[in-house]
Amino acid sequence: MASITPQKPHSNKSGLSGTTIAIIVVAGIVLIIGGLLIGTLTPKLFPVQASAESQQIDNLFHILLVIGGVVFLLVQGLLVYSIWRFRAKPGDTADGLNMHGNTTLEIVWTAIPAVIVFVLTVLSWQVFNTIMLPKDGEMTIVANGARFNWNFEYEMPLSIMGKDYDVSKLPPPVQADLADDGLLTLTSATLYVTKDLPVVMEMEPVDVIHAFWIPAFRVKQDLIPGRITTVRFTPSETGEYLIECAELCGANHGAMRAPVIVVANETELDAALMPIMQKIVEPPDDPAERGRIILADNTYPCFTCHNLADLAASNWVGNVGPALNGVADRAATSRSAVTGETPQEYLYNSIHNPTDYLVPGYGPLMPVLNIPECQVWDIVAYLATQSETGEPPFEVVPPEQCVVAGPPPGAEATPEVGAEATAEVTGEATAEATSDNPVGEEAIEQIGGAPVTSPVAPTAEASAEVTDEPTAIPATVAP
Ligand code: HEC
Ligand SMILES: [Cu+2]
Repeated sequence: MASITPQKPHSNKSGLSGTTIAIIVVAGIVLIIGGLLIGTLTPKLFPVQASAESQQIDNLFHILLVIGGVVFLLVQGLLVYSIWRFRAKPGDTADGLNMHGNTTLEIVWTAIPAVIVFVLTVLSWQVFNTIMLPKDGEMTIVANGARFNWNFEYEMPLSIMGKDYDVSKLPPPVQADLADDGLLTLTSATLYVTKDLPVVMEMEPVDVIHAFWIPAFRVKQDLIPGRITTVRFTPSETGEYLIECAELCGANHGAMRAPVIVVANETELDAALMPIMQKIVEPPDDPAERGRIILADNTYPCFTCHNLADLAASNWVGNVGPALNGVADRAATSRSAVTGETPQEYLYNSIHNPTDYLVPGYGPLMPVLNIPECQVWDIVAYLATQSETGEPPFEVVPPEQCVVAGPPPGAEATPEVGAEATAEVTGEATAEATSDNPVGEEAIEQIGGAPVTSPVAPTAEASAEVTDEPTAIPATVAP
C-alpha cells in the first residue's frame, strides 16, 4: 500500500505572490498612518508642559506611542481579521488545522521587537541622563513626605526680609540656625520654584514609601525610608500646578497633594518665602499663638489625620487619629492619670514619641515628625488651649531656650522693643519718637545691626502700631 504523504503546495521562492506583497505594503502603510495618528492625538490629553523636561519626556513618549500604536493595530487587526476570515462554517465541528513552525516568521517577529526595544533603551537612557545631570546654579530644595502631606525646606539668607536685624536679638533657635552658614531653614507647605531656575529635590519620607509626582513637570520619583532620593527639573511656565503622592501610602493617600507655584524670578521667590521667614524671626510672644500658626499653615501633616474645630478653616478634618477637640481637658484628666505624666508632658510626648502611649482604639500610625524642639513646645502651648472653656486647664512651662518673649538674660526688655519698633516704624512713629525725646533718632540709626542702647524706649503706642501685637505685654510664660 502506498502511503500518501501530504505535500506542501509549491509556490514561488519568496513564498508570496505579487498580490500578497501588495496587500502587505498597503497594510504596512495603513498601520504606520494609524500609529502616527495615535501618537499625535493621545498627547492632546496630557497636562500642560510646565518644565523643560516635559518636552523631552513627551517626545520620547510620542515615539513610544507611535510604535505601540503600530503594534496595537497590527495585533488587533490580525485578530479581528482571523476571527472573521477563519470562523467555523455552520455545522463544522472538526478540530482546526494543526500548524506549527515557520522559521522565517519567528526570526522576523523576534528581531523586530528586539531592535525596537534596543532603540528605546538607548533613547530613554539618554533622556534620563540629561534630566539627572547636575545643572549650573541649581537650587536645592528638601522635600519631606509624611502620611499625608508634603513640606519643603529652603535655606535662605536673612536678607530676603529686606531689612536689617540685630542677630543677637533674634529668637535663640533662629540664632542657632544662622550660626553655621548664615542661612535660615524655612519650611513651606507649598513648593515655590522659579521659572528657568533648575531645581534639585532631595527627598526623604518620614514614615513609609511615598512618590513625588508633578504631572505638569513630567517628573516622578519615590521617597524611600532611610535613603535620600533626588529628582531634577527646570520649571518653564509660571503658574500653579499640583504635586501628588503616587504611592499608596495609607488611609488618606488620595489627599496627599500640595501646590507647586512657579514664580517669574528670584525676587518673587524671595517675596513668596518672606512671610514664612517673618513668622520665624518675628514670632508672636504668646507661645499658644505661635503653636496655632505652626499648625494652621499645614506644614506638618497633623491635619490629614486629626480633626480640630478651631482649625477647620485650615482643613483639619482628618479622621485617621482621634479628634483633638478638648484634648487639653483629656490631657489634664484621663491621659495623665493613665500615663502618670503631667498634662504638658503628656501632650509633649504624644507629639514627640507618639507611639509610647496609644490612645485606646488607635494603632501606632502617628509618625515621629522630627519637629524642632521649641516648635513642639509651641504646639503643646496651643493644644493646652483646646479645652471646653477655651482656657488652658494647666500651665505650660517650656524649657528656657524656647521662651521667645521677655528680655534676654541680663538685659532690659525695652531695648528689644525699641529695636523692633525702629526696624519697621512708619514716618508717624518716628516723628513721635523724635519729638518725645531726641534719643529716638539715635535709636533709629542703629537698626543696622548694632544693639540698641537707647535708655529711652519709644512709646508702647509706637511699638503696638508697628507689630500689630501687644508686644509691650509681658510674656504669659515665665522663663
Ligand atoms: C498619620 C496620621 C497622623 C498624623 C500625621 C498625626 N497624628 Fe496625631 N495621632 C494619630 C493617631 C493614630 C493617634 C492615636 C494613637 C496614638 O496615641 O499614637 C494620634 C494621637 C495624637 C494625640 C493624642 C490625642 C489624645 O486624645 O490623647 C495628639 C495630641 C496628637 N496626635 C497630635 C498630633 C500633632 C500635633 C500632629 C502633627 C504634628 C499629629 N498628631 C500628626 C495619627 C496621626
Ligand atoms: Cu504618600
